Amino acid sequence: MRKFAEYKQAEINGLLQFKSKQFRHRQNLPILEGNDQALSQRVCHTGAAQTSLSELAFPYNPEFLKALKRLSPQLQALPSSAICPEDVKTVQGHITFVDPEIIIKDFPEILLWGLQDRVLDILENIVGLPVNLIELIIRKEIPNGRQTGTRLWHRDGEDISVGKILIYLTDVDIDGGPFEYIPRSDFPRLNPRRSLPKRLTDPVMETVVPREKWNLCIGPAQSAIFVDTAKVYHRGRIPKRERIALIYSYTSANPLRPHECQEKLLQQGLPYLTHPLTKRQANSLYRLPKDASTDDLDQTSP
Ligand SMILES: O=C(O)CCC(=O)C(=O)O
Repeated sequence: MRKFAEYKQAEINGLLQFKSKQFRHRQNLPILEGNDQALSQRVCHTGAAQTSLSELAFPYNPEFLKALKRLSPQLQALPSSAICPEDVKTVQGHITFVDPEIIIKDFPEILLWGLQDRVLDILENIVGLPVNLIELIIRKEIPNGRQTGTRLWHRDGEDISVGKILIYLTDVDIDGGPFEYIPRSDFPRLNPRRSLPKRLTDPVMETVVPREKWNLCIGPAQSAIFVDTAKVYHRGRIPKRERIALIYSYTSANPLRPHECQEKLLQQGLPYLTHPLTKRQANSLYRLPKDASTDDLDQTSP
């Protein structure tokens, strides 16, 4: 009981520190223009916003798209059968993924897309503090009918705010396992005596928020969803066919639960990074040794 009270107190202290840092940083937030500003405001108000790579028109998109094209044979080769062989590495029994070493070593453009200034500026406005990239994963959903892992409704807990960008690499319709979320304003204030489990099945979520308020993100390949996954309940709907998606996750530089960030797959890939980075990019990678690749190389950065 005492341990639980101490844990709760530490959480409250973490929240207060985060809020106070956010307040002090307000004046220093990067100024966004046009679409980028509208996108970040939408995420701050509703929790998520859907767009597309062509609408974003980031200057680094061409390099990124070329790298994805080169990666395509490996994406197709990722196992995804409903009966996944025992020796295939999966996350939570429903996802296979591209080895993080391969992404960082052979496709650094994919990492650099998530570290370009426009992306970092948008995410800094969403999180309210300078951000660190904690995860980069390219994953294929196994259409095995199970509602486990991220297919259950949840909020992420690595930090008070967790900014995510999901990019679909396949067309995603209702049967393709779309990302689904509940807008902040549609989630009711719960009776303080009612505590929800960490992960909720559909029938439980239906008792809290009616189905018509669940927001599906359907779209063609190259759709992009920006979301604060700590603020909104979300999940990937159980897919009837395979879905491939690329996900970037960002927290503040001192996240509430650092050990959860250390466990992310990206950490296994970072030792293979040889591509030069700008100071800002190096500082935006969670736990990258700060003395590596920190020369200011703005001319080579996206
Ligand atoms: O795969 C999805 O659509 C959901 C991903 C998710 O829930 C997460 O990354 O926390």
